[in-house]
Amino acid sequence: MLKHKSLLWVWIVIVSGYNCAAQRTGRATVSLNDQWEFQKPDAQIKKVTLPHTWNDKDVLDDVPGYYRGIGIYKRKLKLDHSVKDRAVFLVFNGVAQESEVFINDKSAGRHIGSYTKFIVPISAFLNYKEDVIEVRVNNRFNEDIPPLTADFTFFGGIYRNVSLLITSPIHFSQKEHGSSGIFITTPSVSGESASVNINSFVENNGSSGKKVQVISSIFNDSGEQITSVSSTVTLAKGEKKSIVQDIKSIKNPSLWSPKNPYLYRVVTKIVDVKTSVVIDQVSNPLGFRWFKFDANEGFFLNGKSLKLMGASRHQDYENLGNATPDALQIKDVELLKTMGGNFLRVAHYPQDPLILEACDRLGILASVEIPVVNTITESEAFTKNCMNMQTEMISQNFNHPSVIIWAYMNEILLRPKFADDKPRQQIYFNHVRELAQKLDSLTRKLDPSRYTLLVNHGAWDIYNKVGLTKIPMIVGWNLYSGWYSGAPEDFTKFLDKHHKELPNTPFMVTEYGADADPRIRTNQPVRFDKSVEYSMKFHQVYLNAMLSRPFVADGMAWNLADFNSETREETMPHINNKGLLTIGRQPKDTYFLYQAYLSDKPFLKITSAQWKDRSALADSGKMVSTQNIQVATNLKSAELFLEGKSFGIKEAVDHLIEWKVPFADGRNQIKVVSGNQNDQADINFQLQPFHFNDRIAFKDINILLGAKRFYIDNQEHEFWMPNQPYRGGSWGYIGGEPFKGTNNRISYGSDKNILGTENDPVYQTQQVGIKQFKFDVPDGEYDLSLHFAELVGGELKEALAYNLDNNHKKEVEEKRVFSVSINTVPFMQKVNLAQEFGYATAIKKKTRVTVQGGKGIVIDFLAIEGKAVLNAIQLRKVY
Ligand code: GCB
Repeated sequence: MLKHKSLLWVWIVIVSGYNCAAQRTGRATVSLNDQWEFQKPDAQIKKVTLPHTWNDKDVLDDVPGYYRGIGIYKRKLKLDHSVKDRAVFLVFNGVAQESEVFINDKSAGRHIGSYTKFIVPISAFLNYKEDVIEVRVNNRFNEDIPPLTADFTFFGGIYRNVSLLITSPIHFSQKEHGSSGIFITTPSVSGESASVNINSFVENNGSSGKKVQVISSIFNDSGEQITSVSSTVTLAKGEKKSIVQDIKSIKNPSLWSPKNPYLYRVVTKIVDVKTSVVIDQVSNPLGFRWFKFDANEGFFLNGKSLKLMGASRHQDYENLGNATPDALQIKDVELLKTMGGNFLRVAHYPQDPLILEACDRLGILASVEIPVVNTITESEAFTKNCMNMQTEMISQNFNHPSVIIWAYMNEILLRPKFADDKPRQQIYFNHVRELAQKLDSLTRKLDPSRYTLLVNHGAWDIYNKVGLTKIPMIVGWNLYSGWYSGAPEDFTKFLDKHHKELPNTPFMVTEYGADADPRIRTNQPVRFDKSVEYSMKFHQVYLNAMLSRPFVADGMAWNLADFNSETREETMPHINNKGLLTIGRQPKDTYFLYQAYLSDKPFLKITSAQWKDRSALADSGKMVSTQNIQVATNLKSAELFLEGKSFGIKEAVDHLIEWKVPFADGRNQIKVVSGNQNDQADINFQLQPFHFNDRIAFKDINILLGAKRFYIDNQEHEFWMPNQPYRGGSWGYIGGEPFKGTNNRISYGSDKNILGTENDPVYQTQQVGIKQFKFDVPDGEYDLSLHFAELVGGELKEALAYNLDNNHKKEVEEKRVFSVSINTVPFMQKVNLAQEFGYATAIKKKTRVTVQGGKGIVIDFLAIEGKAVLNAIQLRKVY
């Protein structure tokens, strides 16, 4: 075998003060993330390090919308003279969304689309003294670029890594849609043998022709070369060639699977025939696996049935927008693996290259899609951009063994255009179908070895009528029965309907989920309350339904983690709370439920330990309060202990066990044991007196009106509890009923973003028509706070299909004027909340009350026009 002089000649590239040692003749890449200057129009220049977005902060405020426009990045580049005869490229992993790259004020390249890589050749523009890179980026709305609308934020900026690539003039082509220039397939794979096909694009940008060898070698995971193939080719000056190499038989290949993600490495070199010098070299991953989807029996990997279970993922992170550092990206795939997941739906757009690398390495199968979401523009430019994105996505991710599916549309008929003009709508539908057909055909042509997928929302009739269920190889359904409509149990009906009516079409459950705000807990979960408890019930029903039906190939929870969606309101404005993890990647109870269902290791976890700060009423006449403790497990049974005392062994039902235990004021230590597994937690409990004259000392209480939920304010460490009707000797409201909203809205309380507070849930429920609120507290000094927000009326917001109240009719405003007195002393006179403070705005009114003569506190609400309201109330004993 030839020995190549690959590491002999070392030279130095100076990149703005950084030295990068690289092979004289091979290729060098160096990160260019540092030392950028960034400027928005009319703003000051800032120094930034990539990844960077200009929207990380403005999505968090209560001002609607976020900056969508131009942002300019500049950086100097100092290259050593010795690279003058080399080919120099800038590699952008992701820039949102339109970009033009200038070198020394001359345009060197442009790119459209936020989610794919692009490579700009810059040699022709360099002066090798002090070159200036300028990237003009724009994230404006452009009707020709998908996504047009979606339930996620379109952050702008150079939000993924950038690097400098230096190669020989002869190199693997950088013109193959941002790919490595090498495309690897495995035409046949079995347990006994496998074949490999390697298609390498090589090009000669040098000043003369050259005879080269293209050598592809395959290494196993111990680094041993197992085979190699060589082709000799003459490249004329300016010529680009495709070299196809077949490796016919690799004996007893180690198969790639979630359990054993065995990776080989293909190293492809261009070698100078005369000198044996390595001119260029590229590595790619290789995994041997085969798979199929069956409409009756689901998915098979390497001949064995495998239920694909996992989640979708968005790429943004708490406070960082989409500029998520490498380590946190990789962590997401690790979290999915730890959960027991074996599938990642990379949604709704291609993500950082690190994600699929991690999937390859950890054994997570994946689908990837372009961001054609909700709606299309019927223009040639839109179609062209979609086709280009699909080509880039496939080319760039072609060699990942983890990828088994390419997708191209999500819920495209969610809110079809031209609803009031049926003939025009029919034309629109035809355009949607044509685009789907084009994307599907393109995908099958570019990559016949994988499946195509088109993802619909649960409106069965329209997708079938328009013909979209006939186009892809797999139909995906995003199903939210029990959330946006109906009951969780309706989900099973939908699964069975598909199986019966489209018996030959494999399908995937590409999404399902319910919002869970980890600050909201309840003992009476109902749809839309956003409680963790409701989402647990929801996911349990869905998991049972999918796991018990062999024809269901998969289940993809929406979403692995909470994510930014600027136009969303609800309890945590601007965030979609359907994650199994929070946006800062803290596990919610549902994440543990999945671990209990999916993990193959023994798993035992007190899920209710996540509700670690609680406040609740004592049981009547007792010094304790009965509380629910829930445990998720894949073991048969477990025993629960509270402060060392056993509360019995119980069997798990659908991976959950529940105990009722008496909590005392203060710390409550719980432990759960099963065999050699155990878990323990401390719950900090504030016991509220059942009657104020109980032995339990009263300190303070925070009460939500019109609510059945508990709310944990993590910032001020206040624990809110639901209201109760007035009971003598205790506290409560008299008169009125919980806020139900207008327009027959179906949400729990209000789903509006409440301005002026981070504690939106405190203000989103309300007792309407309240007459009195009483605290039968003993004599003393008290701080009393009343919380209000006008929940009806105000401006009609942008119609976001995903907000719970999405019928977007202007609300009939209520005239509401009322007075409040405390112990007969006037406190608020003829207040009109909307007029004085604005709609959906948090108002807190606090006062000191002296209670004497055993009269307690009586708050009277006197309606002058409309009905009086109260959203929340707090009382603290001072002395
Ligand atoms: C969907 C969409 C996804 C949304 C999700 C939701 O069906 O595909 O983009 O985020 O529903 O939470 O409503």
